[in-house]
Amino acid sequence: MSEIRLGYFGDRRNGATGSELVEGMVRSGSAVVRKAATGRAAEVRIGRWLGNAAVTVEEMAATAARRVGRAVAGRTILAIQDTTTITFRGQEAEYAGLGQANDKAPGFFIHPTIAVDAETDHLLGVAHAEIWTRGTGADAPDRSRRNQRPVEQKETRRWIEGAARAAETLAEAAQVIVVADREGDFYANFASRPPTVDLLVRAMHDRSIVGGKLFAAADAWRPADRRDITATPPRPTGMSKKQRRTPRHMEVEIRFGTVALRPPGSGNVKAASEPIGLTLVDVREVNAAPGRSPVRWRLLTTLAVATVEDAWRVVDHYRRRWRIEQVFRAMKSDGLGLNRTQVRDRHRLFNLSMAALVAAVRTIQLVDARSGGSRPATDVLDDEDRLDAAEAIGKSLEGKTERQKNPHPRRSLAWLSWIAARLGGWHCYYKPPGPKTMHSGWEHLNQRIEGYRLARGDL
Ligand SMILES: [Mn+2]
Repeated sequence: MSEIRLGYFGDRRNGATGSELVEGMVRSGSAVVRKAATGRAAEVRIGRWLGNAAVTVEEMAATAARRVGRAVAGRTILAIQDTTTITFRGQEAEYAGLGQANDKAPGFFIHPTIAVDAETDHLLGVAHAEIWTRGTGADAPDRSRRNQRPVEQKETRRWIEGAARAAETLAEAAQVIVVADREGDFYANFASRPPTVDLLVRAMHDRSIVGGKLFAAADAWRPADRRDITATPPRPTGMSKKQRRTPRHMEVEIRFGTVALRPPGSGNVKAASEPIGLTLVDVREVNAAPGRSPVRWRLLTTLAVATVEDAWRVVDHYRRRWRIEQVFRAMKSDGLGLNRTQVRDRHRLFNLSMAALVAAVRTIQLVDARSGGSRPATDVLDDEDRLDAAEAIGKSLEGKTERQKNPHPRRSLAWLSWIAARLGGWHCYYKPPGPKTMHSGWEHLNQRIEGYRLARGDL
């Protein structure tokens, strides 16, 4: 509830402008500077800040990592990493400073690692992030090392780096499980795992394992269980956000067992001559409707799986990847509209993107808090005096009808969010409050609490 810090950037004023930008993004729901800024002077100030050499993606990532490092203490954390692409199709001349991304359009890549609580599904924050473009500047192919495929190697490095940084920044967690989709399935990723984290990766390649091939191994196992699950398929490209995606019910079988990955025969992978022992959890849709390709997940993990319940938990962990997809949507056209930015210079664009990542996570947290369940209000308000003040303010906002009363358990996060929503202008009727209402409500609540304490002589 306090201001969102992006960093200090060598100067108090730079720190304040960073907070002004990210809060403006959350409030306006836009990464377009003109919309996020509260006027012409602010727009100019933020424009200068974006181009300031002292303002860097690295400092923003480190600041976010420190914040999440405190929030994860004692919990089981999924460190979910993935890459998203921002492209500027048909704008080759304007974005000449960027390398080619998809389909030769200029663009760049954002690779965050987010921390999600494995038990509650809460998005706790950003543990690490890298932003880069191909083939220019620092990312240009290094011609002195001829036998490497530079782009590919630099881009696979991000996954290893993401796991290494998660191990550092999430060190206070009880357990850290680094989750990746099929792009994370390369041998060096398993060979370089920091000893304090586990890995969970969807397999892409039919690898050599001791005694045969990976894909055939699971086929030889007996199914351990069968369940009905519901999944919402990803929206196909070209489908607008108004077009509903129908949830898909499916019947799946699960198999699990251990495998030992053989090191690849050649290449530059650091020699790890011993096979790597992993658990393979295989989930496959059975009785899929005709004409539809059945869902098939092969999950490789360093987690030990002793029982069928353990195996389902691995599947649940993997399904929590929807959280990073939600963050990407919140940054792009469904949310802040980062792909519509008019910022062209690379340093500015990367700074703006990192701020948008922090703003997207904050927006999702504000919406989540609305239905915060039984989590305590102390997640966002950390002392008793402030909770007393919130309670007094909340009472004054309740109306006579049942609908106008706070329905949530006293002093839960949902209870506090209800008060914030009312202060943000929500009228208890119609649809639930959106992110803008929630953000403005939290700001109002903060001011009211300080005013209340001042009046009581608590300050
Ligand atoms: Mn991916």
